[in-house]
Amino acid sequence: MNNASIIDFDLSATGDQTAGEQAIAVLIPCYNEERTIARVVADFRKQLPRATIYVFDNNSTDRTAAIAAQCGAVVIAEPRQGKGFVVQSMFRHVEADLYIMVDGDDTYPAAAVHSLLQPVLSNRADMVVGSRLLPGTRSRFKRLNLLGNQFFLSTLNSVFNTQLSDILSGYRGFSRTFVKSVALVGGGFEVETELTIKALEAGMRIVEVPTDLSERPEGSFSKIHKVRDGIRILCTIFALLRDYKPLAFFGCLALAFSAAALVPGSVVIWEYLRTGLVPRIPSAVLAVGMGLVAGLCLTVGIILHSMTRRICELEYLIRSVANQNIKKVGAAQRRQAA
Ligand SMILES: Nc1nc2c(ncn2[C@@H]2O[C@H](COP(=O)(O)OP(=O)(O)O)[C@@H](O)[C@H]2O)c(=O)[nH]1
Ligand SMILES: [Mg+2]
Repeated sequence: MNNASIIDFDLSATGDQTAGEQAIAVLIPCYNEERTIARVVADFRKQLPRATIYVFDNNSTDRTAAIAAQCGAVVIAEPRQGKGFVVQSMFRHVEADLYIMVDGDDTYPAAAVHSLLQPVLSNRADMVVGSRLLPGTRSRFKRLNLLGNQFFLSTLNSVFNTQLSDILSGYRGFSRTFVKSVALVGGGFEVETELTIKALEAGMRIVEVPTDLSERPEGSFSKIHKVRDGIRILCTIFALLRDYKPLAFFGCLALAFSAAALVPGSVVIWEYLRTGLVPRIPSAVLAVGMGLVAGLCLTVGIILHSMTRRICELEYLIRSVANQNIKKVGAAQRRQAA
């Protein structure tokens, strides 16, 4: 697959004093975006004249792929339907030093791309998120989308102890290290949530910069299914909580079962203390059963917790070896292109 071209990055635009030549790849996932894709490609070409623009097309039934190719984008077909599969494919196959991902629906301002690149260029961030909800932004959200975003945000912020302002933004910048070391598995719109949680868990640095969000033009439609994708995003948050914070996850389950066991259990104990008898056998069995399940949950949580810690240590070692290789490959490619 093509490599991103080497560009002389405009340092004055990013305010960066240290970066030299960097290969930038603009990644655009697309599914039926014929109305807007030409404008998106042209706008990013204007902002980053020598970056390589990739349009990842997912079985579009309209002219998205043809228009993108006419506009000079590298069009790549991804047969597995879903934004998450497309992002996996982008991360696996595109070689560059810096990556920008943006929707093909012309709702994010191309002019903001420099503020997304700057923290990665100055080595302050591994992932930069264009937050549509930071103070001072002018974002046109549909009411339900805003409610959904706030709900997922408060769930994630409380579960993972963070203070992020937008986890569902599709406008992001990434370092090469991030792109080549974060393993994604989700196939659909849960990909943004997965990117954020995996970045946090891998100790990557996330920086949010303000960006506006405009409405899709007339005749262009969002691909998100509010109920189906909302459930998938919520399931992703809980699945990643189970995987990365098992003691909290199974500890909460143990607490819930203990509390439930107390309802029939307290009656049985009270009667036993008063009369010395256990007349309500079913309640006693139910309470003991739920108490056992609570104990089992806690045991599973403790075992998984210590396994996760050991795996984290192992991952750290693997990542530091991989990072050295990623840097070496990047340097070799730059030398080759020069
Ligand atoms: N390749 C690919 N892109 C998709 C798919 N679903 C959505 N997209 C693209 O992902 C981006 C975000 O989707 P969008 O419908 O704008 O979601 P919203 O911004 O949350 O309303 C857009 O550029 C879509 O064309 C898909 O199944 N495959
Ligand atoms: Mg969009």
